[in-house]
Amino acid sequence: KILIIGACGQIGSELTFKLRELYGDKNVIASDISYSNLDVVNSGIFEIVDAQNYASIKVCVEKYKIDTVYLMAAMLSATGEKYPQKAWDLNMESLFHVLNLARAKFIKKVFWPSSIAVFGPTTPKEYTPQYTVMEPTTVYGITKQVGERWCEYYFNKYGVDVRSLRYPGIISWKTLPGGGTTDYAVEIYHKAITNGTYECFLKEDTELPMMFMDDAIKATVDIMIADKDAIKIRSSYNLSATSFTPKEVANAIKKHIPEFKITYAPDYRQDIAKSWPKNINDSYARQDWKWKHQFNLADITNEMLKQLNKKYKATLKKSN
Ligand code: VAH
Repeated sequence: KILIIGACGQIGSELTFKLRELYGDKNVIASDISYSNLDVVNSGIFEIVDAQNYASIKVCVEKYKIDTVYLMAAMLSATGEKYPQKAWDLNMESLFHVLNLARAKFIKKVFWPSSIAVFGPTTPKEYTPQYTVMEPTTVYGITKQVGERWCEYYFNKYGVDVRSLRYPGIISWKTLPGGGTTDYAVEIYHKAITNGTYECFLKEDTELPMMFMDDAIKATVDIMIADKDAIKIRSSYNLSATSFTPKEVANAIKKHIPEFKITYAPDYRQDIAKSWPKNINDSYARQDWKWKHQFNLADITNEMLKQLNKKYKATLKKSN
């Protein structure tokens, strides 16, 4: 049985739908700190679990005889800079609780997301290698770097089967992202349809590694079903699909919506984005467990505009 912690979030929600499709509704328990995503809450078994409370997680694990946990709860980079202590506490306490449940043999397998945020201004920005200098300048990035060290330690010391991916910015249409620096790449599609204009909080030439949600979910499922000894990296794998700048995604949108206008008003998130790589070398993931991405910027733009148009038309109909 599978437990998803943070199932109401941007990745957690789509992971819930996909895992239910793959393993059956009865075998996938969704959980979060509140009922903040009714699609998830009403789509199968849902429990309130406080990721910062060991007993809260353990009760759920024992109630449903969970053997695999996907820990998707975290405070992301932009919000983490507003509440550094809370970001540290949430991101680290939740990881320790899940790793300790695995160490105590209450669960067998763990997925824990890292991020390109583990890299910092001194990391090579082009085709960033798996092994390189990592001096993250955000609290979120620090929690991900330290979390990777603990995942590898629990694997080596206690044999905990924890697997991890350094997600790039993730673009999706089902659930809005929460508090990330890459969120502009989701907002821009919504605004292109609803406003026809978007004021971007990053500079036009800020290139960042990005990935469509379907690719991110595929990578997550793939690494978790891979044979144990195919996973040679127990800190976290670099993972990549594409990378682009705000200007490039605006131009891709203009191919569908010629009158779309973008303006730029960089804020504190520009400093965060500037500290991250432009693009990532994920050759170890491609070699060890056959990772392959599918969606490039044109595909992402097609899919986002098609799905969001449908979504907005449906809500318009309901409100008439
Ligand atoms: C963030 N979406 O912006 C997350 C992610 C690589 C970025 O970690 O904080």
